[in-house]
Amino acid sequence: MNHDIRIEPHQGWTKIILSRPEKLNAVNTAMLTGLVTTLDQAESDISIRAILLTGEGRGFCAGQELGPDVTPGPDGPPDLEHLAGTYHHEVVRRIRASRLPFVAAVNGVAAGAGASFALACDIVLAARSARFVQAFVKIGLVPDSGASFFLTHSAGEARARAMAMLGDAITGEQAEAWGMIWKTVDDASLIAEAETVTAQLAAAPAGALARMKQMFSAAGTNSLNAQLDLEARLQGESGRTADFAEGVRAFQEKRPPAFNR
Ligand code: LHQ
Repeated sequence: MNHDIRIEPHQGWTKIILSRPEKLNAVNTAMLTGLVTTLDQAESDISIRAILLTGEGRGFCAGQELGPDVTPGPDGPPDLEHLAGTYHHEVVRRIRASRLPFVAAVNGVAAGAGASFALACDIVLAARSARFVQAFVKIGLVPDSGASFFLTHSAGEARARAMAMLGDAITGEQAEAWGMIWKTVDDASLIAEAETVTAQLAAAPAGALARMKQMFSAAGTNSLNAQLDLEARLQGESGRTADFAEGVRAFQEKRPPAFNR
């Protein structure tokens, strides 16, 4: 178990807490390995139906730790292609390929890859005091962990380019106004609101949510015709589930549905 990743189990969902508050939860290879293991365990545990990702202390995640992993060694500069591809990008791939809905509660600064980890999640809530920083340019790097993809699709290319090239901090409210996140909430109510959203997802039809993830991942690159075909196929799958039968029955009987539990 990696001590920099805390896990808080709840009924039907799990909270994963990045926990190196003295470094604003900056990640290193050991922590990223622990995070990937934690995500894999959650994925294969059928009692888990949603994930809430947040940070300990005043930061969400300050991206790659500017420490030993990125310090030049006797053989020359660090291999950042390997570092990003093997560690950071595996986190993003897992979040996006997961059957599970992910909620991010951005409790403070989300910088570099830390911002990308939040933006990879399905529903992002941010504290009013949170900031999103494309910190890469400040140290001579380029966006990674999906930042150029997520920002282009959510905020639009003009804002994505400026955020990346200037590295200015974006407030939670600005991120909400630009469509980068779902919403900004008061600092004091962030965790409670994020927990409510996660519990709502845990009670939702899990298969339908997994199919929605598939659908929205494809929507960024598909043509309308290809997307219509995908929607028809996934609706066909949805129509054959017990959750659909239960949803219709519950509607007719004027009671809340009990999905797949
Ligand atoms: C940190 C860090 C940090 C270590 C704050 N490391 N200690 C890169 C390379 C290769 C492959 C794959 O991916 C990537 C992706 C990336 O993520 S590159 C971007 C890496 N991250 C950054 O460049 C961000 C660096 N941090 C900052 O710019 C600031 O700390 C931010 C804007 C995040 C927050 O500023 P403040 O609120 O003013 O806090 P602070 O700077 O005072 O930080 C608090 C402490 O946390 C401080 O330590 P200290 O001992 O002085 O209290 C910082 O040194 C430490 N810390 N980020 N990434």
